Amino acid sequence: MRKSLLSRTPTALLLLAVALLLSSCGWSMWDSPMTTVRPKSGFGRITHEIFMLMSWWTLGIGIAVEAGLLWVCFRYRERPGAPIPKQVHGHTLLEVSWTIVFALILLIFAIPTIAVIFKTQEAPAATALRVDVGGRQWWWEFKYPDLKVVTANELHLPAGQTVAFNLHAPDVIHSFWTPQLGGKRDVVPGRVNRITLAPDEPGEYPGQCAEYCGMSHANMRFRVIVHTKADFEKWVAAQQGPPVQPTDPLAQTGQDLFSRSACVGCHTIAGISGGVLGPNLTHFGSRKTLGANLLANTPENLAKWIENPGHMKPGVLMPDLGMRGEQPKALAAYLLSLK
Ligand code: HEC
Ligand SMILES: [Cu+2]
Repeated sequence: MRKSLLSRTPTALLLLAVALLLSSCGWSMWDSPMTTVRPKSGFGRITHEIFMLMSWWTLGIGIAVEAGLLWVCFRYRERPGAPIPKQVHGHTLLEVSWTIVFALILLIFAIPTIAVIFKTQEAPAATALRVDVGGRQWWWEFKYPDLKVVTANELHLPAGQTVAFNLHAPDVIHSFWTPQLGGKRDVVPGRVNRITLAPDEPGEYPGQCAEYCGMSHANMRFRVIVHTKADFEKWVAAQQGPPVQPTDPLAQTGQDLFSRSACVGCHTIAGISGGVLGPNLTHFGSRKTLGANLLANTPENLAKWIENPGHMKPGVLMPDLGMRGEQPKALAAYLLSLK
């Protein structure tokens, strides 16, 4: 026996409700800072525009196909006594034409897409600010070769300035991605990938490694802090200066401990050590976060990190160096004094 249309209504309503519920999840993308739908750079805008264009076009095609399908279902539904509709299997003209029409549609889609691909691969102007990005398990190094500044996990940029990033990876493949600024480009060992973009306006934009790279991949975050031109220059001047000498006795004990410990083998602090396996700590006290944006850079978090970094960040490549009792506190006081 055939089911009446009425008995199927509850299922249809349920499906509609689920669809509405799921689509409403999409609104959160407007509030989330990890969003690509509110682009804050020219790069982000053109990729977003092509995304929207494709979405509208495919929506139109989807509606047309669904409408045709529904019409066929309704028009040729089984009815008592109705004959089988005319069969078109093997109709050469029909098959050739629908192949050509859809190939043409794809070709039309390809035109703006390829234009955007070329635009996002453009070579930067000579006046661009150069930044070398090192994607490392599981943190980011940012070097400004022309400004002689090295920092980690917090990328400072001036608004309105074109920035040319050179992406390197000394270990495994990572992917450099700041959703609001656009991009997402792989960082691959043995080659230099590039990305060029200009942030529009001051603000903070979170970034994240977007290519699975091992245990703490999810904890490999960074922040892009976009300043006005004047504020950026101030930041650069502060970073170029030597680290401040600590005056507080606890911080002085920390400095002494740092210089005598294995820390110097992995970390650079200008004038004290030259290790390169871990982040440069010359102006570590000016950073707001610790461990690739994992934790707020407070004395408590920092002391806990130094005591047992693996406890805070799974798989971390900084070992437990046996710092206990007052030692982590002294080191934390020293590192935080390095503004
Ligand atoms: C074997 C190399 C190695 C040694 C030795 C080492 N570290 Fe590290 N350190 C690292 C690495 C690698 C990271 C990055 C960890 C991450 O975020 O995944 C790191 C991160 C840090 C950070 C956080 C930096 C940031 O910007 O988030 C601090 C602070 C730090 N180390 C302090 C120390 C101190 C103090 C010592 C000595 C007691 C020390 N480290 C010894 C490799 C080392
Ligand atoms: Cu990763």
